[in-house]
Amino acid sequence: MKKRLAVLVVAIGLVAAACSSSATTETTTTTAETTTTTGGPDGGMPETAPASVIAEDQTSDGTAIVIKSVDLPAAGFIAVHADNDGSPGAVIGHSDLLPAGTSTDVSVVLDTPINDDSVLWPMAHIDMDEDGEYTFVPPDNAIDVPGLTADGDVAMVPVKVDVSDEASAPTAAGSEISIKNFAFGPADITISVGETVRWTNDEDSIGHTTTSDDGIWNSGMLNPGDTFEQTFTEPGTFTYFCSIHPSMTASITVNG
Ligand SMILES: [Cu+2]
Repeated sequence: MKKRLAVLVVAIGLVAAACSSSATTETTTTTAETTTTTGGPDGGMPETAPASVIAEDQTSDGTAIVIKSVDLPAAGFIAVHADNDGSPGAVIGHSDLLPAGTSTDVSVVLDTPINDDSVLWPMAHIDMDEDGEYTFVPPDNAIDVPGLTADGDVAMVPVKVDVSDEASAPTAAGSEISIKNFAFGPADITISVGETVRWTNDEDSIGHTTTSDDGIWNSGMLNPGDTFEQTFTEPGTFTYFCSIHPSMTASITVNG
């Protein structure tokens, strides 16, 4: 620490001498920042502030999330924490080593993929032992501690992650039908020729089918979570039912 202070004082002296016309306070600030960001080789600990994390709510397949921007005072990582009642819980993934400064669109692969819509907490961590590896397994091995904002708070942000199948296969509006509580919803829809209707069994434990009255399609058993798709290539009104629960009826009107 003494050695670093000496380096700092000498550096300030040099800069002050080099540009004696500039204000002393400004010169001091600039020099201090330069010294701290390059700290490490002289034995000093990496700085933990100021760090910041910017991330937006997003749709994901559950295996990775993207952090829009991260600012680090020293080399470090983004660690993604699971949610624990509104605050960060266990770490479920982390980035590769990021340099000091700003990194954008950082993708973090989740060691534990998420299956449901979740809140996750990307958090800045500093590579305190400067080994390039993320070392943070509380309580015994919490070496690479969180980065702090200029205000001294942990640099992190909650992100809503929407894990939806539709993300990969968008369908036209009005063509999604949910099977729930022994009913098709919406029961009667209108689409255009060429559109695809997708049924999803959203029950907790009941199987159903979507079966055309005229034998045009029959999904067979759809267990909870299963989907079935049918593309309508001709105009008309098509009624259908559940072959297990025939009182479940509905219709699709296809406009030409
Ligand atoms: Cu049924």
